[in-house]
Amino acid sequence: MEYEEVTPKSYPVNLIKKDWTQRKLYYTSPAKSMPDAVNNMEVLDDDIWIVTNPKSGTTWMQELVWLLMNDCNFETALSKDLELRSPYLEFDFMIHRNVERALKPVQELPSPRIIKSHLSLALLPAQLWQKKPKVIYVFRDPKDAWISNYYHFVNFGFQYGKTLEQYMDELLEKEAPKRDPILHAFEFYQLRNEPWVYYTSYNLMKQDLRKVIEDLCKFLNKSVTEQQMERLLKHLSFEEMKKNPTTNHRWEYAQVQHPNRGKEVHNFIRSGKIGGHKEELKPEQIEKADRFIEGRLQESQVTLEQLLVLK
Ligand code: PPS
Repeated sequence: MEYEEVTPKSYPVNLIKKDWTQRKLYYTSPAKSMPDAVNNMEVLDDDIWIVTNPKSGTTWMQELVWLLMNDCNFETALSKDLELRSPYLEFDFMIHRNVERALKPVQELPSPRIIKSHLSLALLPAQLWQKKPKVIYVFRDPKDAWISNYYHFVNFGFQYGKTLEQYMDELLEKEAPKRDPILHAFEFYQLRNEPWVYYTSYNLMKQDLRKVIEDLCKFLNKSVTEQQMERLLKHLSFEEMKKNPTTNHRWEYAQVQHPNRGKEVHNFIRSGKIGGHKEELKPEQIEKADRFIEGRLQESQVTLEQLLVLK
């Protein structure tokens, strides 16, 4: 994928004090007027925004939040694709490159809207920084997220024919410096104590999902009975989500028209591990990835454990 640098019309100066003009931001090319359209977009007070780096547990969190916000309506959750219940803000534009229609799936959604985005804080709508609707952020070790992305893009056809090793080399050289997952997370990490922000990690969800559900209930002013909790824990387990057609992005997959789509198939909910990269990457590749990550962590003066909320 090609990326182009974009300059937002405004920055979240009221949230984080820094020289935002030095913050390099990128969109997949051609970005057209999409950054401005998003910057100008209307945000509703009762919106819930789920923001992540790609492949960090977004779907898992969306399914959980959708169920909490919809009285644990498992019947609908099991019959309607998650992408239609909780749309991905950038998806339509990624497929059609047409700004006119790009935001419609979100604009036409009934309230309260549960919106997924991978955009950096400064590329999100300006009204989000002013109105401060509920924002949920999930962080995952970028090495596991990158591997997950490789299989996802092989599936879509974009990376078909490329080895994981080739993908990682190209990613670390070209894409990761532009779509820096550490700075993406750090900007939300800095907001973690704001009452309108819930910051968590893939690790915390794996370690104790019940606790995350309880925390989210407080954050969203919702409650669940013990019976609903038991059902949520089962429904949201890796095994159940892996076999659930509505959480495996089949709707999204059908929209992608790449000629190599489906030549090699990997389930969307694939391996669901912490540290799965250790089984897939050679030690020298892990070192290379760690060097990139470490450099970025030092720039922000934060540790991976802090971003993963393990410290
Ligand atoms: S996307 O395309 O950015 O929205 O992808 P995202 O949903 O963020 O991340 C997909 C990865 O999350 C894993 N996942 C889970 N892990 C454990 N338990 C549950 N219930 C679960 N649901 C999704 C999914 O398997 C992808 O990770 P990998 O490493 O590829 O398995």
